[in-house]
Amino acid sequence: MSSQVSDIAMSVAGAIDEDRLWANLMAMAEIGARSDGGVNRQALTREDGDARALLIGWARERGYDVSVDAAANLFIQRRGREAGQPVLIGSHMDSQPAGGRFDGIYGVLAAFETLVALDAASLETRHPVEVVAWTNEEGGRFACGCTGSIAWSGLQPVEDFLGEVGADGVILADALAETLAATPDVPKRSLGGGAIAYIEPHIEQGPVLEAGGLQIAAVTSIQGLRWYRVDIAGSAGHAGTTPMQGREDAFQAALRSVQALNTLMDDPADTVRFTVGRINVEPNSPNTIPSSASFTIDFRHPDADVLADLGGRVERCVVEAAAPCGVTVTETSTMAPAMFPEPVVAQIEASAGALGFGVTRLPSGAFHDALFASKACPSGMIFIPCRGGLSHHPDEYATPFDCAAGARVLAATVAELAGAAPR
Ligand code: HGY
Ligand code: MN
Ligand code: MN
Repeated sequence: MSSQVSDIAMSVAGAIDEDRLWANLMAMAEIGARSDGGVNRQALTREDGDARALLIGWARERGYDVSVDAAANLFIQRRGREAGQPVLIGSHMDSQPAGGRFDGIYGVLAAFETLVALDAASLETRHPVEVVAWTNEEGGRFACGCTGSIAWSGLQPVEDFLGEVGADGVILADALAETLAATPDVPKRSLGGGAIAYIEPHIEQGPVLEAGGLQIAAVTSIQGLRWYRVDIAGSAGHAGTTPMQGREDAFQAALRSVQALNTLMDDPADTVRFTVGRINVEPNSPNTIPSSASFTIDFRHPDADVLADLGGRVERCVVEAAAPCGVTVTETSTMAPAMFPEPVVAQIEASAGALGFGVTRLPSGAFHDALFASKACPSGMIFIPCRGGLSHHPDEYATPFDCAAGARVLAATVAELAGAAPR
């Protein structure tokens, strides 16, 4: 990778059509649209399937090759002069339950717009250029986030995830089978296969670019993460007749546990990220002492040693705080921090600079499929600003100009990596 930006690369960037990209984004936002302006398009749901069908339709209209693997990762390929490993670009289509119109889907559609821009610029590429829409990046419905990219990169077999029970009680294997059965005419392909490089455009999901008046970040790294589920067993009883002394109230035990974890995770430097996003109480009746409670832990940090140290103390902290209630702590996801290779970061930075965009380098606080794709090929990410840094929220927003800017940087970078040349 040379970090050059040729005239051909500039011509592909120039062929990105801001209105066409915005129209596709808004069309996708109709699928799973919420009344508050956000989207609910969770992994392997009917809405996810509808979005896949829409994208497949667009791809076929333009003569691209569509395929799907056993993890339901969806691929759209624009052929190159040569067959073989593609330059892979994309992100995820699934959303949070109360998600925004840009998280994930922006990267998929900016990648699709890059294929169309290559057509519009009448260019061919030496290597194939392939769009990917990864399965279950969010982990909101099925707790194993980045299922598709983990399986594609070979880190874990897709079979490891099939038994996962979704927040709605549906087994992942069943939802996956249903999604695959909905597109019987899409050719199946084997998992993996690698790529020359993987580039993922995404909204920043933070405030830095907007605050700095910048359009682009070349992402340098992604922090690590440890997810847990805590299950607490207490004893039910009558709320009015049971003395407070001696109760085994599972919710009170959960409360003590979270307070103890707050102390453990307290970080004056505000680098630790600790979130309890989901809590369930049974039997969930106002006048019955809770017999069981469960909650999730999302713990993140850029330093692997801190993840190991603090993460290693979670179970004991919870068991001690919840006593005398019984506790089971299950680690449901572990993501080691990742650095993106300098040549990829530099190429993205050079593309943005050549196009006259304000550009900086940033680490990512959010995880992305690029974290796992980077285990299988040189990877990088392109961030664009989002209003107020807001994400995982119905008000998530990026401007048409910034969406197109990220796509232009992607197109120029792809032109360099894939060897674009006039037909
Ligand atoms: O949670 C995350 O970091 C990602 O946005 N799913
Ligand atoms: Mn995302
Ligand atoms: Mn997300």
